[in-house]
Amino acid sequence: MGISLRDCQYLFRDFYSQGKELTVEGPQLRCELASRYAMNQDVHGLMEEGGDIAILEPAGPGVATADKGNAQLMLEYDGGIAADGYRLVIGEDAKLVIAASNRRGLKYGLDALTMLLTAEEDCCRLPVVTVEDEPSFAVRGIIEGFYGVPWSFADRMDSVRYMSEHRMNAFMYAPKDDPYHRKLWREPYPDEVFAKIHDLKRECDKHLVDFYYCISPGNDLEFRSSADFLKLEEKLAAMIAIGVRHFALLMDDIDYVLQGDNKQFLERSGTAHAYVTNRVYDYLAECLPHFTLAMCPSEYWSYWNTEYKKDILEQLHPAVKVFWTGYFVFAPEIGRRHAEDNFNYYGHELWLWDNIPVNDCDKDRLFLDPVRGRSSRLGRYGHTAVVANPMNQWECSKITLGTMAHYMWNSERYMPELSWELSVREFAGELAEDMMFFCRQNLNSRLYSGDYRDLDDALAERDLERLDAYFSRLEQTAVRLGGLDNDKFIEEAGPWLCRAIGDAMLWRAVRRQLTDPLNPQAQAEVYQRLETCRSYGVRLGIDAAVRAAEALGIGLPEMEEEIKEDLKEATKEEDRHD
Ligand code: 14T
Repeated sequence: MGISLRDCQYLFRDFYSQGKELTVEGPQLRCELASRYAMNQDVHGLMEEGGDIAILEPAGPGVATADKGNAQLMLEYDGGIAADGYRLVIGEDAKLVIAASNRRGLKYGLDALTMLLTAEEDCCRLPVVTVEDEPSFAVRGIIEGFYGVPWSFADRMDSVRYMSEHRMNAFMYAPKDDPYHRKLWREPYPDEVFAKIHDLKRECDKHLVDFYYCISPGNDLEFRSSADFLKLEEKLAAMIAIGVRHFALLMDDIDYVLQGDNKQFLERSGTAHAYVTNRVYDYLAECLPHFTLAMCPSEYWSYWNTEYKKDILEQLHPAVKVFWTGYFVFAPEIGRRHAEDNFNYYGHELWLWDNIPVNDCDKDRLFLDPVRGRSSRLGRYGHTAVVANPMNQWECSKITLGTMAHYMWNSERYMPELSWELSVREFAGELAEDMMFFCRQNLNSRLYSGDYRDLDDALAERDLERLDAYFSRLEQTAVRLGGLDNDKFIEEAGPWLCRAIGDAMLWRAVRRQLTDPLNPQAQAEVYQRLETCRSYGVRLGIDAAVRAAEALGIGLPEMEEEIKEDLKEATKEEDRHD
């Protein structure tokens, strides 16, 4: 592909070279595996086949490959390299070395090689370089942890592929509205659903992504009931049977005040949550030599100390990781103070459940901006994982997730604007400029991470020409994005693209009414355009047309009863799906 030096220095932690270039003959980099003493000769599945790089394996022990390559590749084990990290050395003599301490590190090293390679018709070019790279957080990924319509299995499969391409390593399955995850946690999965979970697990294995099964029994668990614990264990046993080794117990968003016998038995909810988690820990330890267990406490968003946190600190098994979201669920900022304090209060490794770009509380919105406002050093303040809770719209979540992936890999060097640009470019290719403009109209209102100053200025100055230009750009952008070669995006973002066009039409009607204020026809048209906008049931963050009309003194009517009813029905319908 070939990538600019700036991007190399951003995407790879250490990238040192003298600016020299290596050229080898042939349209493909054909690597002979150089040493049979090297770790991990099993390179199958580490790279997509048929790309610009081929790995020629020796025919057998001591037997060189018949097919002569144009480069040599040595894969080495180096226990001094952090998990998932790698060292890639590209020598002038076409000798390549990738060292790592695990398979994922080897894969990321090969991915780096692929990114650095420029394959032309008759030659391949590579920078002569040493890359030394490792992640800021050991666990990086997505937690499908939102309310509302869960992702489809096709979305999940695609997300696993996406994660592996972006150096994320964890998919945490926790959709609030999967009944078997929360409400009916005691029930086993129906066979056909379980088969799909199994497929997903296999896809995770294939892409070296760890699959986490999360379960939320906290609403009605009877802490003294061995029948309930048996049900919980059966649920986990089914997952263990298909190879799942990573688990989480989620106690968020429940009424966690103990009642009745639970209160008699355990007194306080912190004690109760430590108790159930420890029992699950012991169960997993009986079944498995290696596993991971995390828990989400009910107090996952506060930064002050409590009796609940003290109970977790003192009673929870030390190997269990504890989730939190930063202050107030949707945290505009997660800084050293809150991170360090909470780490001390909980006294366990912290896992950041970052509620970005989740929109389950804002169903009429898309959030398309980069992650901002996280300390670059959360890793030093007790955090070993960062996982993002995305939107119900998987495809649209990729914009923010691309930036999250950069933060997760190298939080110390993270730059939101640059990551945003890279993520948008990857998503939209030639339409990147349009996509970026669209993203800028859809900022994450939960995080107050941006504003719409251009519009505000134009409105303050009553600069109608500038407003005309804005709305025609908005309209053209939406039309062009409607032609993006990405059906999934069109399907998900369709209502917002329509709304953008609707906004432009509303603006034109407002404009006519401004020039001819007494014309009843003009006013009727404003109303009609407004109703059309509202009928989509969604809005852009900037809400430009409505704001413009209001700022320019055009009174807009309340929503018509009929449309209100329709929207209510549509929401109910959606909840039924939930
Ligand atoms: F467990 C948590 F870390 C967490 O964030 N839990 C939920 C999560 O499932 C949801 O997607 C997310 C965003 O809405 O926030 C939590 O749920 C809430 C939290 C609220 F403060 C839902 C509504 C709230 F008002």
